[in-house]
Amino acid sequence: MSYFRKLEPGLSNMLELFSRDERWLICVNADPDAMASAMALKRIMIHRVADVGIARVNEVTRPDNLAMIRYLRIPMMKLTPAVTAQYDRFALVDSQPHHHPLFKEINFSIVFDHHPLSEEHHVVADFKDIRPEYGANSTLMTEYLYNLGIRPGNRLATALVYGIKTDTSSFEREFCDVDVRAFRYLSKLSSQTLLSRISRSEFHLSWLDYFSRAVSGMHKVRSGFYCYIGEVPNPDALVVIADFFMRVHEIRWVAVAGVSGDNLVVIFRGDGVTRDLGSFANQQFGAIGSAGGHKAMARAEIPLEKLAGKDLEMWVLKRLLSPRKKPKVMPPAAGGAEKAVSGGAAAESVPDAPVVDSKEQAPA
Ligand SMILES: [Mn+2]
Repeated sequence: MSYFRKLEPGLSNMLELFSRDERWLICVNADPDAMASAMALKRIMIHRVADVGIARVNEVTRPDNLAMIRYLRIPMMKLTPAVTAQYDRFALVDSQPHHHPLFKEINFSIVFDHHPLSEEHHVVADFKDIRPEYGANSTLMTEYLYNLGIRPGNRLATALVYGIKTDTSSFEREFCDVDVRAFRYLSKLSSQTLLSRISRSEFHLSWLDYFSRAVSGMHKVRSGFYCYIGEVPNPDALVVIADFFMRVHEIRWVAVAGVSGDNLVVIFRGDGVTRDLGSFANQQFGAIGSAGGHKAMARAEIPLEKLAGKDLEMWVLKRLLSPRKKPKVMPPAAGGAEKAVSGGAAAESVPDAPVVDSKEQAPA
């Protein structure tokens, strides 16, 4: 039995698309899994086509992503009409055309992805392989490399390992057997030194000032903690600080607030046990902005125009301390507000609002 599934006849259909006369562009919404997948597809194409480039639709700001680009030497361009015009054919990895307005304008010949399929947006491509059950697109690309007899080099293997690690949160999120197999196979080929250099690159120098504000401005809020950071260039900084506090043994949940662009953003992180932060965020902030998430991670975003003249730090603190709406089925005195809600019907609900950090924001 082979280590990975056999990909014929699909693989031959894909190889038939390649010709030495055509220039290919691989498009990504850059995160570790997408960048690793692009590197893998580039490796597959490199001797089969005239030229192959990688272009991203987003700005890369997370330190670990920047470290990955630097240490694994991933050449990427920004996707613009001028860049698109230089290429004949297009491939998309770790995404589907309807996921980004810039992708929608491109006619993709190849699509590899592991995000859920949408009923209304049918993916049209000469060749596509979309496997929502896979924890990482890097796993899928590893199967293709293996079937083609391509043994990934040190940097490519490291990228794919980091892609799998990130998208599965080191196997704390959903994954399948083949993710584990790919991870084990790649681990032997990857560099532990490069991997830890990348995953240990967690903070920007400018963020250290936010840490000092966070630590000196901590408020105790019932079973958790709250701090207000002020203006930040990107909500990522708030996520990083919230994640940092969750590494402190005594902290069961934390809310970190700050202003990013035209919004007040509140990031919630918790142990997933003490309280359901998704429903908590939704109950305290849902009426005025978008708010919700999962038990252990949630987010609220409130347009600043709705908060004109308010002291934002105190406003958030008051919302966090204000009594919670009790589910109608619960008797009014059933063991306090917090207990009533965490045992209530709302506990499992995850609202549709784009409130949970997307995969590319997830820490390694
Ligand atoms: Mn992915």
